[in-house]
Amino acid sequence: MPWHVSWRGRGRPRPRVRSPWRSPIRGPWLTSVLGLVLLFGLPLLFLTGLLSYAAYNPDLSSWNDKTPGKGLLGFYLFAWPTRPYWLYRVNQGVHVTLGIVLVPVLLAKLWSVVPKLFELPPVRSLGHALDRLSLLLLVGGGLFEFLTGLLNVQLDYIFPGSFYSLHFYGAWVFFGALLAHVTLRFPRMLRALRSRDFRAELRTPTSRTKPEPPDDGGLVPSRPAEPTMSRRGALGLVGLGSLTLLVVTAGQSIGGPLRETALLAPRGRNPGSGPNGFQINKSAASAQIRAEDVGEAWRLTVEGHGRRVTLTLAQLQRLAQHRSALPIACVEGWSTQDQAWEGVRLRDLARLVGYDADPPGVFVESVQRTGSFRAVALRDNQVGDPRSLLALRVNGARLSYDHGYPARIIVPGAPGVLNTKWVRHLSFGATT
Ligand SMILES: Nc1nc2c(c(=O)[nH]1)N[C@H]1C(S)=C(S)[C@@H](COP(=O)(O)O)O[C@H]1N2
Ligand SMILES: [Mo]
Repeated sequence: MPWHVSWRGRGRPRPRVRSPWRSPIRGPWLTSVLGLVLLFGLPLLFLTGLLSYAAYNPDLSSWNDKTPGKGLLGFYLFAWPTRPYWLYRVNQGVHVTLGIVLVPVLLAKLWSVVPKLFELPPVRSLGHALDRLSLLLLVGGGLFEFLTGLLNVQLDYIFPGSFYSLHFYGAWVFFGALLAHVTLRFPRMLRALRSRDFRAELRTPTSRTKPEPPDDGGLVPSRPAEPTMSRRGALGLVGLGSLTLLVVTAGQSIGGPLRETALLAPRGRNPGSGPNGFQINKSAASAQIRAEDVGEAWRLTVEGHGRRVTLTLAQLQRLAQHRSALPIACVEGWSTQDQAWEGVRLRDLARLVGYDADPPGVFVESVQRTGSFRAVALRDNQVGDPRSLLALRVNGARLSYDHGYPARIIVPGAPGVLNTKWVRHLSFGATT
């Protein structure tokens, strides 16, 4: 029963305050069309998010994630593969782009059910209470996930070290509530979708736009206002919003000439030219790298098997040099084209301390003194991959300071954050 004709309390019926929500296009059909888009989009967002989290090797070290194990929710964690080498790039491009593109749909969906959100009385029965609770978690969880995601993408890691945990736990709350919501509403959604012909709706102008028949969910207004927009117009507006966001975002992940259209991309569209002219996440200055730490006095220490080897840059350069064409792909969704890295294989460095076959994982430390990305643990499959390098050069030139001079990690298929810059220490077999 719509709330404006329900009665509160016992005894004399008392008409309730009239609903202020009067849009004639609000109703189960419009809500269901938007719901259907989210029904496809949100599970893909959830899945790519879970994969993205697994890609950090969070269970390897509290350096990779502050709350590594994740308990029950970590049931699915697995050893992130190194092939295909573009795996993280595609996964995260889809995750971030899809998340941004769904924003107009999410907002429109919220608008379409807004009378429900302010429904009175807030709770009518136990079943109703559970339904309301799932809605609260759904709306709250959804807003939380979209906001933390967008803030992280736009504002350069404003949640130092804890973004993953916030976004990860939030995702489970949101998805749990979504499952409950879909279970409860699916039949109603199908009925509503069948109640109107989609194509006929796309041919209906504002002048012929009529409210839907009264619904038991209370979305259709009892005193509809004159239409100012058709359902076609509303869906078109949402679609145009999503399309615009797609155009100004996707280029940061796809690259090439499309990078120029990525107006929303926080990581400068024009990262300069020359061999080191590709996106920089954190510059040497902002990571407070001191000149003396990466100058003549710089040494690489390699440890493992109870052995310790110290190398100068010149000594590193004399070890066998190998090439790998690999991108940098950040959790924020931006990525670079493949860059031609050159340096020493991680498994060759493991061999220096005696791991002749099947090298273990490695704990990597940077000269950087503060910040959560100054150290990271890599898994054995990443160390063992012949394309994984301690890179000294890129695109035929010495690494620039901003890209990690004198030496940085580059691993195929991995999130950018595992590619530690300004490396000074490698401990093989010391990842936990
Ligand atoms: N020491 C150190 N290494 C680091 C980081 C950092 O902050 N400090 N940022 C990481 C992140 S999040 C990314 S995406 C890549 C970016 O590499 P680039 O700046 O060369 O593109 O470096 C990684 N390596
Ligand atoms: Mo990153």
